[in-house]
Amino acid sequence: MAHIHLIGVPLDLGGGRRGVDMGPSAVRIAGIGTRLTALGHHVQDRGDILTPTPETREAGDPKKRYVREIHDVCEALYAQALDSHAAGAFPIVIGGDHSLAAGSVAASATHAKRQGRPLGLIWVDAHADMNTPATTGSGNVHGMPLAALLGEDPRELALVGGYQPKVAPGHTVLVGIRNLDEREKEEVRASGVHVFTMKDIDRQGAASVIEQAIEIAGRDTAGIHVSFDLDVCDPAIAPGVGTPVRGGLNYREAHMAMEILSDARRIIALDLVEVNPVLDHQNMTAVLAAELAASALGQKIL
Ligand code: Z70
Ligand code: MN
Ligand code: MN
Ligand code: MN
Repeated sequence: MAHIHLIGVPLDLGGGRRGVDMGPSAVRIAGIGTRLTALGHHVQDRGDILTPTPETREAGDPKKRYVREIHDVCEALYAQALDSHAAGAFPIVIGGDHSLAAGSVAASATHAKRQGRPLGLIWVDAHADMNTPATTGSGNVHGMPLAALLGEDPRELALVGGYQPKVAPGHTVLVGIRNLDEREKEEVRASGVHVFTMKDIDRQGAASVIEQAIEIAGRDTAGIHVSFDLDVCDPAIAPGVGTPVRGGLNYREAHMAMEILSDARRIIALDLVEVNPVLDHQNMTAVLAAELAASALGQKIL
């Protein structure tokens, strides 16, 4: 059984649509802690990372809005998540917008580096989050964290933890992708990351795709960080996300992905991001996030 640390990050500076700052509260209310405790895990809620609200700040550069504030939050999250790893705990980071991954994945990368091996990363998302300030159309930094983790701009986020890059493209796998900006497509193709789009999932099946992802991210690495954006799920089961995109994972595909990840015993950290209670129905997206955490941490059907 694992020691699990829950870390809330009510960050609402990286996206265009307000409301994801309520995500950590909604996922706690959905019972993430009790669901994990019921599996026999020791769960400690470390509370929330302090995050400024956009109304109190200036957005700054329109090509990377609020990047200074996001940097500061990511550094604080980096320190907290690295503490969890160093204590032998498994951090589950509850967002908040996806730009927080520049901090959470950095902590996992440092933990892996201390063991003398690189980190594997599985990015489960409708989007690639590989824009840079040069390619972005929106200026929203939650469309950029994977670029930063690979060592691209925005450099404020690339340098969280004091070094870059955090992950190599050969150990990075995107799963569930179905909505890329035109210039972002060029970035993704040029980067060398492994991509399994929704078309690949349709043709090969979700089980095969997630098994391949584990093989790629797990090969010669210290472990796998799973960064899970709830918008990878179909809006029918996850309406409460900032950017719903049709044609996503269905309920069983999402759970099976987590169950197969759990069975592989290689995951060292999990992000659950972009839950937006303002757009949700009866907290169902937060409940799904809590359920998926349980599947990722060993809940079995039988
Ligand atoms: C778009 C952008 C994005 C999440 C939307 C969207 C990015 N590519 N990421 N929702 N989680 O604005 O860069
Ligand atoms: Mn995302
Ligand atoms: Mn997304
Ligand atoms: Mn810094």
